[in-house]
Amino acid sequence: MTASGFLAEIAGVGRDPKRGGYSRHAFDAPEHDLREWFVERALGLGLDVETDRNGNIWAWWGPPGRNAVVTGSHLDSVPGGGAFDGPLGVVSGLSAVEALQTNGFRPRRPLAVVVFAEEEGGRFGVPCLGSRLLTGTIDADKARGLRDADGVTFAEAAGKAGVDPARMGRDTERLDRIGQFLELHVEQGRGLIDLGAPVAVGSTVIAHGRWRFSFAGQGNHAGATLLADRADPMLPAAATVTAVRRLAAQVPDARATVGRLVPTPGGTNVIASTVDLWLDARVPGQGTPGLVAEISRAASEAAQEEGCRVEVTRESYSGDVVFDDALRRDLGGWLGGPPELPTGAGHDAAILAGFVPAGMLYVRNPTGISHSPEEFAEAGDVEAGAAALATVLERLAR
Ligand code: HGY
Ligand code: MN
Ligand code: MN
Ligand code: MN
Repeated sequence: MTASGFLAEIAGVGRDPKRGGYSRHAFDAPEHDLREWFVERALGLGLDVETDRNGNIWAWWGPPGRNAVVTGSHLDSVPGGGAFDGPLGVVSGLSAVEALQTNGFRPRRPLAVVVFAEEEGGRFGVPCLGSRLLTGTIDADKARGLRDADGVTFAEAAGKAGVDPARMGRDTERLDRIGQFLELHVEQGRGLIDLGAPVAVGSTVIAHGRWRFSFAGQGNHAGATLLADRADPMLPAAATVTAVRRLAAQVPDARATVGRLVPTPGGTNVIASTVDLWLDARVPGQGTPGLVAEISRAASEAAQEEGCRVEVTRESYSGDVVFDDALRRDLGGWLGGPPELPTGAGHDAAILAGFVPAGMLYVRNPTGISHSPEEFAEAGDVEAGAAALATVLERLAR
């Protein structure tokens, strides 16, 4: 089946009517979950499927083994996300395998399509949770204890999905199998449409991290409490949101976002007792911690002015990644010299790049918009991406 055909099969699964976009998470509710769909489709291609100790799903063409060629991505999404971010890499992997099988190709190296768990961190807050656990770049206890908005832990959710949380953690056996990892992904940001190219090779991923700012004040009555008597955490939270943009604008090429702000208890006629906001900060090179320190200073000053307290907690951080040189050169040569793209979006390939030769292919997104229902890739470009992936997998596994 073509990659577009697979995409059509999963279209709508996990779409959130309130937002119009997708809201799919690791170990999700059945109506959102694509894990079974993937297993069924992979088995249909004669692949051997296994779920690892961290909830990542591996579909092997031939027996699992060392020096494997591995491709894949994720099936979860951000809240209100698009149809391509994640799934495009997975369906292109399945479609590339099917095309190679149809052409009579037989890999001389083990070859796998993998689905990593909770890449967006949309439910449990830490991005690339499955690949961080695989590589041991997150403490297994910390991962097990991560909670979703309903207080359900990652361990509980994984356990319900049949993954034994007690076994989570670095999976050296599977990591050592990977000879090269290649992730195909929809382009996030506007680039290829201006370059007139359907496919690009990934070059770098900029450093990025997430910080939680917890403001505490005095919950109180909106009408009975004079302004002078308030310690309203909404004020320093609001001041911090504007400080994020003001301070990031002073740092070349910085991106900093507050996309989530949660007042508690959240009543219209109630002065909040606490307000939590999450900062997503990304600066190429070493600049992210410095920017976050500036923002934290502004948050503390604003909290003090309002008689509130603030606690800042780093929830995740990964430094700049440059993809494997030799692989980038090979990809470029095998695909006829497509453009190279840096990206501000994080990916499982960027986590793996610290452990195995890793690379990325991007497929043109004419809107340049991602993490939104407007994220898009033309069917012709989707097929060009899957064909490019098939070419590269064949070259690597021949
Ligand atoms: O947030 C990111 O950069 C990625 O889409 N997970
Ligand atoms: Mn969901
Ligand atoms: Mn994403
Ligand atoms: Mn993604």
